[in-house]
Amino acid sequence: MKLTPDRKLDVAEVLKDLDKYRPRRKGWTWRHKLADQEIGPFLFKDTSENLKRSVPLPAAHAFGEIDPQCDLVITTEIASGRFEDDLRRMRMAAWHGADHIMVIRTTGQSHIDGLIEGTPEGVGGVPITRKQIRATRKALDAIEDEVGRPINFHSYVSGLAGPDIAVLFAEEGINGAHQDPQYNTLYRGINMHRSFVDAAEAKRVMADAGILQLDGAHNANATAKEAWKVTPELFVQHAINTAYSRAAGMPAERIALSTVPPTAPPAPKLRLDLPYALALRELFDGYVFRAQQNTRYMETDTQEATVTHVLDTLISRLVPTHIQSTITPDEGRNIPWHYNNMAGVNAARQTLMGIDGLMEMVDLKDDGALRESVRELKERAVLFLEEILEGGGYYSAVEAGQFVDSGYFPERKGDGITRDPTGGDGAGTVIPRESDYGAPVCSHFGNNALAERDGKACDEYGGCTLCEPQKIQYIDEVDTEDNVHKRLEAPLADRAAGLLRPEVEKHGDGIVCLTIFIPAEAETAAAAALEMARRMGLKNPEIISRRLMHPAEGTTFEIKGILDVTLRIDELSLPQTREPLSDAEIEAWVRPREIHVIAATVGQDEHSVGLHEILDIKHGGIEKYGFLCHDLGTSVRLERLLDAVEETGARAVLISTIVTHGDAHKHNMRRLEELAKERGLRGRLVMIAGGAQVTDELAQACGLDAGFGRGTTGRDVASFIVRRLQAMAGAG
Ligand code: Z98
Repeated sequence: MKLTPDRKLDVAEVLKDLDKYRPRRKGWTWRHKLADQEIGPFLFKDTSENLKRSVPLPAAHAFGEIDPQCDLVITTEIASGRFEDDLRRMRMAAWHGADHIMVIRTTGQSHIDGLIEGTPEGVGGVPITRKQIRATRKALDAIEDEVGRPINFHSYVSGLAGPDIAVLFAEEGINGAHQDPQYNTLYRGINMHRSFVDAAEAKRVMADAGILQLDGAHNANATAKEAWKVTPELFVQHAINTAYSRAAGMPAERIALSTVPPTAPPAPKLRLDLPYALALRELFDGYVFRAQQNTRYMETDTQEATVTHVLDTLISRLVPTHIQSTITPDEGRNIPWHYNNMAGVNAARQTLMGIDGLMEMVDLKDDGALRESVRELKERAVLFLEEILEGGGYYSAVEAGQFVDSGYFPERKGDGITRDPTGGDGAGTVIPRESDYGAPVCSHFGNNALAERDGKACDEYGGCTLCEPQKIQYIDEVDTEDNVHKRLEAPLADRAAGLLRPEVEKHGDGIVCLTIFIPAEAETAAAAALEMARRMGLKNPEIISRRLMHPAEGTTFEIKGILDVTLRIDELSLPQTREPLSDAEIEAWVRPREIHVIAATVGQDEHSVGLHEILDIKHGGIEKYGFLCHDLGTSVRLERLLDAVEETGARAVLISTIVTHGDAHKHNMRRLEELAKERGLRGRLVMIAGGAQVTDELAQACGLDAGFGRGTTGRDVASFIVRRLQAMAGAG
C-alpha cells in the first residue's frame, strides 16, 4: 500500500488482505540526534533527521519553509471511537511531526477478561482488537513511508486481560505500551495480587518483543486533589514498577518513566515542577523519560491549555527527556478533534524548536532553592518507602490508603485510595504453578519445564505464534452490524458521489465551531450567543467554552453545532490560483534589475493601510525583495501616477481602491488603463488594483492585469509582477 500526498487514505485498501498482513518490524524506534545540523539559514543543536514530507510551522514562510525536527519523540493520543477515522488523523499528525501514536482503549476494556475481536465502535477510545491494530499498523507503515520516518504505535497493557493483550501486541508489532500493575490496583479496582502476577507475564512478553514500557505513576498527579503534594509517592511508584519490570526481564533502556509536571499557572509552576522533574531524573538515572503534558488542570479554554503545555515542554528541555507526549488542548471539553491533535503536536514542536540549544547556554544551579527542594523531595520519598516497609509491604500500604493521599507526605489527609488485597476484579483467580508446569511458548515468565530443555519451548508443538506467525488465529468480524465495513458504507458512498461535509471527529459528523463575542452581561450573552448560532443554521448548538472579558462589557464564546450541509465537489467553482514564487526566487530576480513601482490610492480614497501592507518592508511587503517603491500617497490623480511612471521608468503600477456605490472604482481602473495606452506606456507596465473588495475578475474586466483582494500578501503581488515581467521579457 502506497500513499501519495494528492490522494486521501483509502481505508478499504487498508482493510484488504489484512488476514495476511505481518508487521515489518518489531520494537521501539528513537529519533537520532544530529548535533550541529544546518537547516536553511540556521545551525541547530538539538535536531534529528528532516522529514521527507511535512507541514512546516506557519512562521517557516519567513525562513525558506524549513521544518527542523527536534530530537525527542513526539506523541499524540488518538482514539475517537472509530479507528477508521483515526487513521486519517494519524496521517495528518505524522505530517505535523508526531512519531508516537498512542491509541486510547474504549471505556471498560480493562474489565474484560479476554480479547475482543472484530472492529466494534468504542466509547472514549477504540476497542483494542487484532483487526483494529493490524489495520492501524498497516496504515502507519504507509504513513511512515510517506513522511520518511518510523512511527511508533502504542496502546495499553492493563486490565484483566493484560498478558493476553501483551501477546497480541508482541504478535502484531506494537512498539510501545503502558504497563504498571499499580495502575490496575489503584485506578481500575482490579485485585492487586492478580495484577502483579499478570504484570510479570505481560512485562516478559513485552520485553522479548522489544516493546517500550511506560509506567503509570503520573496518574497520581492527574488524579490527586492537590497534585503537587503527591510527588514524593510518585518516586516510590516509579521505583516499584522499575524494580518489578527489571525482575521480569525488561531492560532499563526500554523502561520509560511517565511523568507530568504537577502544577499549572497561576500556581508558581516552574518553582514547584522543576525540582520534581530534576529529582526524578537524578533518582532514576539510566532509564528513559516520557514527559506528558498534564490534563489535571485543563479547563475548556484551549489557549490556556496551550500555554501550560509550552511551560511543560520547557521543563522537558531543562531536564533529560526522551519522549514529549502531547495532549490535545480541547481534551477538557470534548473528545479531541482532528485539528486539535495537530495543535498539541505543534505546541511541542514549536516550543522545542524555539528553545533549541537551550542547555548549551543555561545551567541549573547547584545550590540554592532548586537543590534544597530536590533534596526535600527525595527525603520525603525515602520516608514514604520506609513507611511501606514498616507497615508490611505494598498490599498493606494500599489497604491503609497510603497512595494518592493529598497530604504532603509525611502529612496525611486521609483521602487516599484504599483497596482490599483480597477483593477487586479477578480476586481469587491466581493459581500456583505445579513444579512440572510446562507451556509451549517462547516468551513466558517464571518456571517452565519446556523452556529448560534444549531447543525452543515450542518445538514439541510445532512452534508458538511468536515463532510461527501463520499460526495466529485471525478472526475478522463477529458482529454483523457493529463493524468497520458497515460503518464505511456511508463514507464510501459519499466519496463516490463526490460529496463533502464538515468533520472534526468522525466521517460526516458535520460538527463546526463558531467563535462569537457578545457585548452583554454573561448570562444574557450566553443565551444570545446560542440563539444566534441557531439562527445561523447550526443544529444542537452547545457552548464549549466561555471567556469572560468583563462582567458588564461582554463574553467570548465558542459554540459547537452541527452544520447539516453537504456539498458536491463538482459544483464548487475553484478560483484559479497559482502558487506564489519563493522569497528567494523573487529576490534573486528583482534585486539586480532595479525595478521601480509606482503606488497610490486613487480617486477619493484615503485608505492606505492595505497598500502599506503590500509595499512596506515592515509588513513583509514587496520592498523587501528590492523593488524600488514610490508611494505617492492617498487620493492621487491618475495622471500623476503616469507622470511618475515616466519620470522613473517604472515597470509596475499598483493602485488601491475601495469599491464604491457609484462605481467610481471601475471608472478609475478603466481610465488609468486608457491613459496608459494614450501615453504609450501600457505595453511595458504591469497594472494592478488592490483593495478589500477588489477581485481579480473585476480588475481584469476593467482592463488591468490583476486584482488582489483581502488576504493578499506582498509575496503574492511580487510573484505576479515577476512572472508578468518575465513573460514580457520572453515575448519581447
Ligand atoms: C497517558 N493520557 O498516560 P485503560 N495503564 C496505565 C495507564 O496510565 C493508562 C492505562 C493503562 C494518559 C492516559 N493512562 C491515561 C499505566 C492510562 C489505560 O484501562 O485502558 O483505561 O488503561 O497516556
